[in-house]
Formats: sequence, C-alpha cells, structure tokens
Amino acid sequence: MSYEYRPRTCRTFIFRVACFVLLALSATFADWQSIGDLKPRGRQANEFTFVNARTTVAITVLAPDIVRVRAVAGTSLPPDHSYAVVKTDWPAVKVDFSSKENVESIRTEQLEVRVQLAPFRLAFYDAKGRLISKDADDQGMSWDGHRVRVWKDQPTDEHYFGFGEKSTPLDKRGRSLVMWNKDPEGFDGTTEPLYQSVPFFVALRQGRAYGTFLDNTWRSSFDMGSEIPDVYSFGAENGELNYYFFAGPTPKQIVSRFTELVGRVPMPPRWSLGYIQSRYSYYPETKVRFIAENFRERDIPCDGIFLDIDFMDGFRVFTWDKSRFPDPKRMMTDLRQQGFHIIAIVDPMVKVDPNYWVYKQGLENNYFVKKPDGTVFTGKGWGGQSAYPDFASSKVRDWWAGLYKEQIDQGVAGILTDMNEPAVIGTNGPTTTFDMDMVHHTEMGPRTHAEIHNVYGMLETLATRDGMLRARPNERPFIITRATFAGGQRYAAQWSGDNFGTWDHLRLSMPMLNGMGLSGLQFVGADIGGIMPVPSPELYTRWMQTGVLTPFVWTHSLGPGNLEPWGFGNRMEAINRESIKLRYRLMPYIYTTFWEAATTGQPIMRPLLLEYPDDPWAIGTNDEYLFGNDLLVAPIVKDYDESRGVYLPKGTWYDYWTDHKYVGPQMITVNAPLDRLPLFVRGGAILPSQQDMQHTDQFPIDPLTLDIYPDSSSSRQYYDDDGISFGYQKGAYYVQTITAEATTAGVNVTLSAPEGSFRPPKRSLVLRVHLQAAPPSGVSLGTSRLSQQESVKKLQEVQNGWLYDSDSHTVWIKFPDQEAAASVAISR
Ligand code: MIG
Repeated sequence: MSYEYRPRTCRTFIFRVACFVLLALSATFADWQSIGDLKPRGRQANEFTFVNARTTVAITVLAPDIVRVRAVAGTSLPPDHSYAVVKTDWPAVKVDFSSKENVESIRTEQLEVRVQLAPFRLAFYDAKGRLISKDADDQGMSWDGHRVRVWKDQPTDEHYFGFGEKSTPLDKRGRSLVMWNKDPEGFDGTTEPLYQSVPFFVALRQGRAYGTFLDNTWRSSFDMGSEIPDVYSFGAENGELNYYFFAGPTPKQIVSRFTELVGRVPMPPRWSLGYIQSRYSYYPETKVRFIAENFRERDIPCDGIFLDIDFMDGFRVFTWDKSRFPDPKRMMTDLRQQGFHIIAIVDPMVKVDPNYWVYKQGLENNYFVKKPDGTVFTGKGWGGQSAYPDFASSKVRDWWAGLYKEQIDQGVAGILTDMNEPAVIGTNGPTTTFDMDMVHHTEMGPRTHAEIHNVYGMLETLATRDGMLRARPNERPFIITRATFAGGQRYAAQWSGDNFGTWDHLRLSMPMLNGMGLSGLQFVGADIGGIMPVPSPELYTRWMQTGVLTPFVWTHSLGPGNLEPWGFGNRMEAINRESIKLRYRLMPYIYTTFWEAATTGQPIMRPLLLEYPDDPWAIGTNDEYLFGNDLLVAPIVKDYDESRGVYLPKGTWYDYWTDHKYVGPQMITVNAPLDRLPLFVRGGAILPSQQDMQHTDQFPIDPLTLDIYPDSSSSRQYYDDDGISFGYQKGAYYVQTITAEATTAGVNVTLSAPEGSFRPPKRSLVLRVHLQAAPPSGVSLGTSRLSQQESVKKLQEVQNGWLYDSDSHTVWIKFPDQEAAASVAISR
C-alpha cells in the first residue's frame, strides 16, 4: 500500500481555469494573495514561528499526534482565544527539529511536519515517512482581503466525514459545505447550511485517517473537491487560519483527540435517556395531564413531556400563560409523581414590552445586542418585536442564568433552547438573522455579529447550564439546543431541527446524526415522525422502531394529527409500545454507552466506518448504523417494505430476535414485517438489560440481565450510578468488568469486583448465554453447583438456578448479585 500518489498533470491547468471561471462569474471574487516565502523566526518550547513582511505562521506540537497551525496577517501573533477549545495544558512532548535547504522538519514519534519555506507549504507525514496530507503546490495558504483559506491536495481515493450537522450522505467528497448557523425553515437532503456548525472533519484513505479542525467562528466553508478536482480547501471570511491536524491513524483516535481538545458530553440525567413526548404545542394543563395518563394507562414507557412556545404568556420567555397553566408547580409535582419530567422551551427573543420584567432588566442594564449606533437591535419574535440578549458577554450570561431559577424551582426539569442560530422570524431585510454589523460585547472588547454568530447558540447553552446548576446544584442539567458550535456537547444535547414526516427524512436522519456523532456531538436525536406533515402510520411506526435506538428519543410534531404512540390505531400502538419497551429494557446498555461517550468521546450512534475504516462497503453505508459497541441497526426506510438487504461487516453477527448466526463481511436479506426492526448483535457481545419499567426511575434494576453471545474471549464494562447527582465525580459509581470465554469445555463468565462506591439495592443477576446447542452438563457458581429448573417461571421463584431453553438455545442462570467478583462455569 502506498500513500504517495501522483497528482494529475493537468491539475495546474484545471486550477487556473477554475479560478478564471470563478473570477469571470463574480465581480467580487478578488485575487487570492498567496502566502509567499517565509523565514523561520524561532522556536519557543514546541512552537515554531515563521514570518515574512505580511504574515506570521506558528506551528505548535500539542501531542505526538496533534499539531496546531496558526496563520495570521501581520508580523506578530495576536492574543489567543477560542470558544471551542478547552484543553490547553498538554503534557510535554519530545519534538525533534532539523533543517536542510528549503525544508524544515518538525518531528514527533507519530508525525512529521515538513515545512517548505519558499513558497511556504506544509506537508504532514507519518512516523514511517508516508505522506498523510499536504498543501497544494499551486496554492497553499492565502489571503483575500480579510478572507483566509488553504488548499490541499486531494488524492482520488480520499473520503471526508463529519462536518457537524449536515443532511447529505456521510461521505462529503465532491461537496461544498458551509459553516453558518441557520434556520433553513425546513430542509432536505441537499440544504446547506443548517442550524449547527462544527468545522471539523475526518479524512479516510485506504483505511488510514487524519482529522482537521478549523477553529474559526466566522462564516467558514469547506470545498471538498467540488470547485477544483484533486484539490480541497477550507477557510473563513475573516479571522485566523487556525487549524488542528490530528494524525490518527484511526477515526476513533481522531474523535477521541478532537473531543479531548473541545470537550465531551457530560453524564446526562438518566431520565433524559427515556422516551420524551412532544408536540408544538401541548396545552392547556388538562391536555398535558391527559397525555401523561394515557402513557401510564396504555403501559407505554415515557419519562418526559415537552412544552413548546404556547405555554408562555404572550410568548414572553420565563413566563406561564396562567389561563392555560393556572398552577404550574402543582402540575409538575403531580406529573413527577407519575414519572414525568417537564422540558420547557426558551427562545432568545425578549418581547419588547415596557411592562415585562425581562425586557426592562435587559434594557436598563445594556444586556441586549446593539446596533453600531448604540441603540438596541430588534427583530420579529413570536410575540412581536423582540430584543436579543448578548450571550457573548459574561455579564449577560450571568443575568440570563439567574432567570431560570423561578421555573426550575417550580419543577421544570429540562430546557430546550430554540431559535438560537439566532433566527429572526420571517426575514430581517436580506437575512434571517441579525445584521452582520450588530455589536456584541465580549471580554476581549466589542465584536461584530459576523464573528459571534456561530457561537451565539452555544453561549446561550453555557448560560443555561449555569442557570440550571445554580438552581439545582446537585442535579445534572438536561438541555437540548437547536444551534451550537464545535464543543457544544459540553453544555447541551442537540436535535436536528425541523425535519419532515417523509421516508426521505427517516433515511437522511442516519447520516445526519452519524455525522454529528463523528463531530463530537454525541447526544443527538431527530423528531420521530417529522415535525410535519403528518407521517403515514407505517412511517411513524418504522421511525419509532429505529428512533428508540438513537441517543435522544422524542416524538415531536406540529400536528395536526396525533403523533402519540397510540395515535395511529391499535396495531401500530402495540408495535410502538414494544419499540419503546425495548429502549427501556436496554437502558443499562445505553447508560453504559453514554458513560463511554463521556469518558472516551466516542459517539453513541456510529457510522460503520468508525469501527471498520478499512472496509469500503462499510464506509459507503448510509442506511445502517451502530448503536454503542454491540448493536447494528438496519431500519426499514420505505413504505410497505417487509425485508431489506443488510451489510454485515467482518466478524460474527447474530440476529437479535432469532439468534441466527451470520459471518461477515456479507450482504444478507432479512425479513422485517412491520413489527420487526432488523437488529444484529456483534459476536462476543455482553448486553446488560433490565426489567420492564414505565419510567427510568420507577424501580431499581432487578434483575440485571446479561445477554452473552460467546465468541472465544470477550469482555465489556458495565456502568451505573444514581442517575442524577454529581456523586459519580467523587467516586459514587459502579463499574464492573464482565468477561466471557468460550472453550471446548464450555463457557466461563466472570464478573470483577465492582469499582467505585455506588451500590444498587439487593438484586438478582440473570445471565443468558446464547447459542448453546445442547443443555449443559452442569452450571456452577464459584465452587457450588446450581440446580436445574424446569421453566422460566420456576427460575423466577428460586434464588439460584439455571435452565436450558431449547427453543432459543439459551442457558439462563440466576443468582443473587453479590456485587463482588464471581465466576460462572457452564460445562458442556
Ligand atoms: O419555527 O417553537 O425547531 O421544534 O416546535 C418554529 C416552535 C419554532 C422551531 C423548532 C421546533 C419548535 C418550533 N420552533
């Protein structure tokens, strides 16, 4: 395998022609000023600086596999600042430097940056001297007025993934992407840009990956070979050409490093992983209570209900419409007793109303975004003209954080921040957001909206998280936001905005959510059923089936139909009930997967390419995904389809429902009647699950079930904690390593002594060892033999015992969870 490649000889020509065409097309397309020749200026620790009369470039080695490149106009580096990056204290790393003729070399154990001085170009090599990526010879870093951009060679077999929230297929090769938070007021599989901006991508070529993060908040763009073949480029309208290069070589390592740099999702409250019911809008109170009662009466699990804008008094944020919700505190107290949490919407628009306290406080204290002439900027909000808090100011964030207290004290458990791209309803002249020259007051001084726009929503969620923590210091906040920027997972979950109730949207939700996951946004979901129009019964049911196996799960719609799990008749209700119950049974697996995301940064919902980067079929798969380490989901995405082709990557896979074994890589066809989601378990998986519950904190887990699919030797960690407090940060968690070993003598399962100080109430453990062709000759726990039982019912009655289910070829073993090391031997 060679990583060198030969650029097409006509590339230069094409580049020039393309530039010429662009020039001719646009009168405003000025000449890009190439960076020219630079000279080394010096080295400070692991920062190497290069200069000429117009430009300064700093190359900083942060880790053996991470290099930062900072290019600025001018002869010195301005103060450093980032809204995305949280890690700056990198441990010392050994860097070798050498210089010969025109090329300086900066080398770590994993990476070499070759710096060509004249003309100035960067090339990244791996430790074996193989080229990973390089600036294009024709055009490296360049300026055009305030605009900055860099062009890089694009090998014909390189593919690009990530880029945050995009509705296009996973592989962005040949596409042009824009980073500019925007409410598109509805989108399809081509709309660009969308609500969130994460200027980050993973490049993959012949199984080897590298990553790039452009840390620039201005409007930026990535052209992945749509303008000029064999060349890709990225840059921004203003600011620094400031990017991080991750050497990989696996996508997982890149995602891990990127999220180390910009932060990872914190452990969410467990209830927020339950099913959430939503509607634009449920009101009045009797309707909300009716919805809640229906869930319980119909035996459909649910943990939360969302209140959209109509709960407010004339769309004034932080108020209640008292005719619709006369006693919010009582309503929320009652609902909580039934296991429901209320999530309330907060918009960044503050109605202009001299009698409204939020508006008055904002006006008196200069908390609103201003025009250049110093007057308050207003735009159209739900309640009419509205002012917008300046979230770029820490003083304003502090004020806004305090505003949450009253509603949270009344019982609001979660906040949804909408419209924070920011979106101005209708249009604001030519734009749907603030005018570009509106003024924000940051700690570094005044800044224009053009610079702050992309982080406005993220800064709102920072204030919101702070506000929730102040109101309830011992509870993990739940916030979900429509707009965010790189690193936004530190403060909030994200959903994919106003999707439609069409099969197309169910299909595109997969690459969309998977791309977000690759970009550090791990806690994500789409409106099940689409916000509008009302989906067909089949579509809603199919969407629910797969939606329950995404990180955030809610039905959200504008109606007018009843998009509740029971809204499409008895047959669909029965299927939806089972889909949601599956989510709840798998909660220990899902919760553990969130813990993995919080500690490693790996997405919860994953494209196949994350695990199988050297498999071209896996890379090209948009209509399947992995949910956690062990499950592969292949939803039905077409009307009336009752079977589909499923690509199974290398390794052993088991049909979740039948235990039918497949050996990948293989394309199979599976039957999928309406009540069946094609779902596969990885060979070697150990899946923790729990008993049925109506809401996540209805009962402690009992029994904890471990479904084991033996495959020579495998292991997993199981995580638990109290699900709500920050105790886990001080050691109050439960982590156990479970291993399964299949030998000719049988299967051995071991449980490690748990780590951490959290201990669940006394309970039973049930191991279900799948794929056992014949009943075992015996089962022992430690040194004692367990007795065989005749039926599952019998097994439920005894404390210890085992059973062989000949229909499913599964051995069930039950014993009290000693919360200590244990070993179980199943003998042939
Ligand atoms: O454009 O608050 O994406 O989820 O229901 C309408 C009303 C504003 C857009 C959100 C949607 C929400 C709706 N909001």
